[in-house]
Amino acid sequence: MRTDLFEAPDYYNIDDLLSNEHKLVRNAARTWVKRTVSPIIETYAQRAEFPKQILSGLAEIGAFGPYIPTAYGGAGLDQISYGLIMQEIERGDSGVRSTASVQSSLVMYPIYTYGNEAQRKKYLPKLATGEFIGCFGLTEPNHGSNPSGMETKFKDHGDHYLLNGAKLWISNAPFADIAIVWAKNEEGRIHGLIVERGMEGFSTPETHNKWSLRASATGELIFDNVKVPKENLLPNKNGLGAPLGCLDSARYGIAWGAIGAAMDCYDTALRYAKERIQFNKPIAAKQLQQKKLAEMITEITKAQLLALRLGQLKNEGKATSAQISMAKRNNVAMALKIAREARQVLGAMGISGEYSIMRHMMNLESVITYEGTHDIHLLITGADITGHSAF
Ligand code: TGC
Ligand code: FAD
Repeated sequence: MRTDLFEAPDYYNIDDLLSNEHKLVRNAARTWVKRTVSPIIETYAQRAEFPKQILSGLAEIGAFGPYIPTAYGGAGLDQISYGLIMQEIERGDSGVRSTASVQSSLVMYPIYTYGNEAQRKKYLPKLATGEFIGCFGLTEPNHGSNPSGMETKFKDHGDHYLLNGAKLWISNAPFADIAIVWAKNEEGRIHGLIVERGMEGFSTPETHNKWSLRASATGELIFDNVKVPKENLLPNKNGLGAPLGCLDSARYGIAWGAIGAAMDCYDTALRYAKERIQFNKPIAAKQLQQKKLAEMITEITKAQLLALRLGQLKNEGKATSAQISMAKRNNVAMALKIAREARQVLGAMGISGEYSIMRHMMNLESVITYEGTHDIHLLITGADITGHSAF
């Protein structure tokens, strides 16, 4: 069992810009991760298993629906608190943050925003406590970056819809109780449907052999003539903008989450560099190692400021999708680069499960791909500033 010695870097006194509530929420999540996630996560990642026993703890720290109103079981917090919770969870492991992101932004958010009152009352309180776990099915075998081409479809069969198709690479799928599934109707319009485990013809085989996000369960969603009750269609928004609206919320959380992974790698490398003696001196006294560490803290600080400003804009309802893309792209790439550099600071020890760095590094290879790839987010910025779509 690994001892978690993490000390959070705050080079620009960003804590001074946070409210007391932000700090309380952040510290509760930080303490929980230290006590509950850090001691076990390496073992679960090595076993390629999601630690289900942490679900109730995630709910208790407000990670399931941080910004969903308390009337529906959410924590009723602002967007900066949501970001800080994601940062702390991903400091522990990106896969655990994935579970929280999917539950909050890809399952609770669409039910709250696009659902009717009956759907909100039926699902949100149970999702907030972790009694129900959800997943989000957008990606298909033939349609990843371009979900508008999706082939999953449903037909009106009088008293129900008949759903057919398949989704791939779906986080939480193997154990999810419900799935928010995006599918086309007979006119080719995209709608969201709530599909429940146990519906005949619905199966969720697990995807094995991952070298990344090993502590997160990933799977397929297969729909073979699944009868979905009509009341399970999300009525208040349709078209590709509906799933993309959910992604905005999740991508925002990832922009914060990636900072957590980067902080953990930096903190580990700094401590190791101060302790590891080579050529009669700590390697921290060597210029090449200082360059690595100094660049890491510079990039973390820039990412913190980017995320905080984006959080302020989100709180004011002013953040654009393109601004969110920029932050997701920058902060994840920053974290991955730091993980790679930090691993080198530890030499051979960097590849060992005794330290968290290699796990973060491998996890971030998924984070840089999911929720829109690094390239797609660049093209979103490109389209936004030039007015020309280059997809
Ligand atoms: P395009 O013509 O640009 O847009 C279609 C409609 O959608 C609107 N829209 C958005 N609405 C809300 N938020 C956004 N971010 C939006 N972006 C676009 C747009 O205004 C338009 O509306 P309307 O009313 O005019 O129809 O669509 P396109 O087909 O050209 O595609 C654009 C593109 C490439 C940016 C988009 O498809 C995209 O983002 N692709 C990446 C796919 C992706 O991110 N998949 C993620 C799957 S979920 C996942 O990975 C979960 S990982 C688990 C975890 O989170 O931990
Ligand atoms: P592709 O779209 O095939 O892209 C391949 C490459 O081509 C990429 O480098 C991409 O940037 C590039 N490319 C694509 N289009 C262009 C273009 N126009 N111009 C230039 N380059 C381009 N999806 C869900 O729906 N729900 C989930 O819960 C979920 N969880 C995931 C969990 C994990 C661990 C992983 C790895 C993925 C998950 N995904 C999920 C899927 C993820 O969103 C997709 O993998 C991602 O959107 C990219 O799609 P793709 O893998 O099909 O790559």
